[in-house]
Amino acid sequence: ASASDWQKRTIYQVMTDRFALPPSQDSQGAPCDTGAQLPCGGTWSGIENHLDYIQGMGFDAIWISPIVAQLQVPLPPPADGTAYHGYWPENIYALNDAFGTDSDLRSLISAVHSRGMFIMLDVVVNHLATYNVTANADPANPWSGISLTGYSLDEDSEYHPFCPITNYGNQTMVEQCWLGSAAVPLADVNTENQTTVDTYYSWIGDVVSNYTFDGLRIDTLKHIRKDFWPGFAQASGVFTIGEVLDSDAQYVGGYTQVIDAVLDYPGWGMVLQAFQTTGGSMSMLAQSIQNTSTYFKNGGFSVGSFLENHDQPRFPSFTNDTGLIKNAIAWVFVNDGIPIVYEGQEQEYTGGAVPYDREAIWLSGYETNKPLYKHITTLNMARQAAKNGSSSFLTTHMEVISTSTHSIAMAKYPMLSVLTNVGQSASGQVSVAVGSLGNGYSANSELVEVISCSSVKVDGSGNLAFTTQSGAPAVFLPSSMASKVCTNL
Ligand code: ABC
Ligand code: CA
Repeated sequence: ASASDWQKRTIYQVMTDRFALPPSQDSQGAPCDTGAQLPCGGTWSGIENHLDYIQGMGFDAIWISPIVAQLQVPLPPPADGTAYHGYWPENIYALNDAFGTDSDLRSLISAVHSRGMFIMLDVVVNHLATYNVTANADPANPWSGISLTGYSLDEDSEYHPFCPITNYGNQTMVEQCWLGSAAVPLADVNTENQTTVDTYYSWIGDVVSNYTFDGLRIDTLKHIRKDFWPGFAQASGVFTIGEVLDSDAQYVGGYTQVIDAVLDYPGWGMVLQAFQTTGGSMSMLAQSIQNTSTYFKNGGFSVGSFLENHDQPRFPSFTNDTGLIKNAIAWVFVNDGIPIVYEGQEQEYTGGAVPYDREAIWLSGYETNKPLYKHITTLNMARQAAKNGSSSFLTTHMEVISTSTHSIAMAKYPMLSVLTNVGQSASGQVSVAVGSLGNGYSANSELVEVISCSSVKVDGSGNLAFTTQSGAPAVFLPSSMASKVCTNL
């Protein structure tokens, strides 16, 4: 599937080890101690068994953890833990048998496709993970304690010479030195060597076509030279979105010149600043929109928007104010980017930094009656309704209408949204002038605020006034388009 196919979708991020146990064990459950950094037992068959839970929230795409064979470390594990997350590849030609069999994976993919959903694969090119048995003896020389037997690249020359990344401001070092630790050095693949480059290009073409994946999430994008990526993306033949973990919009946006899209890390940082407290800066959101339009290939159309992922503390670990939480989640759905929700957000999980942000979803009982499960469902439905109601939704860039100390109003016809950080204990009249936005929002037009499902009317001069309830976000659609979201109207 192409970038424009993905632009129409919303993505639920599954961390395979933590989403669902295989059907045979599902009813017994299993404990999952995030701090232990051990596998908790999630599998591809488990995901397949719980697709209703994901689709029931309105998602039409999932992103799964990397699928390839992983480094095994002795127990008890080193401080970095084990490869339960899937980011420690050892052999790219074999599957991770902790997640199931080849036929389990194919069965999941066909089940996803038969629901009309897409599946995105997470891929790691930058490194293969190694384990240094003599780490404590000689941390400066990782090769001394490493055996490459069984690795898909098994010669030292296929890796960059060892050097740790010590300065993220030095791009050559970022690209050619090593991530990881002394115990688990992430051996940096020599992507300067054309034979190795060809190996990865043909591997990705084969994986995508063999399993019929619809898109790729590319790990550690900034750790490989930019001009490696267009050939890789082309060889894959599908949509590519990369991870560039950096807050600098210009730096991150530069990568949209070499693949379709990037995860919106710069925007994420600003969303945190806006909604972490009731004293947050709403102007950060306007700044983020401005940065994206300046530095990204197609502005906000070349990003994936997220509030949480498996590498960052969960948003409710910063605040338990439900008003702030609901607004921060809403941001992801009302802007131009492809919305991405990390498993567990719908359950209001509160885990902090890695590894505590990787709680097992089965411990929630897949409860669908939770406030945030419903909130996310509404936002997905609102996006669907906007998309179905007007073709301009997918081609119109979001514009800021107004900002104030505690609110921002944004339009992306036919969706109009007002986000606020007043917080759950506030209420009050917030006025938004919408007069100049054209047809759908003209004076006297009827709108529905789809989160509270209440009707509001634009006044004779094109102004809109409404009252926030418990600091909730407001998302308006023309009333003619809102009937599927708000069935009571
Ligand atoms: C494990 C343990 C951790 C332990 C660590 C040493 O070992 O779980 O508790 O602290 C995988 C696993 C991790 C594991 C790592 C290392 O491997 O998931 O659990 O940590 O073994 C991707 C993935 C991530 C994955 C890998 C490795 C890469 O999403 O899940 O990790 O395949 C860098 C990379 C980034 C990478 C991230 C983990 O490390 O660039 O691709 N993520 C600065 C740098 C960033 C750097 C970041 C690390 O520090 O610029 O490049 O990310 O914390 C902002 C600045 C940023 C700055 C941040 C901290 O602040 O703008 O530049 O980031 O304001
Ligand atoms: Ca590298």
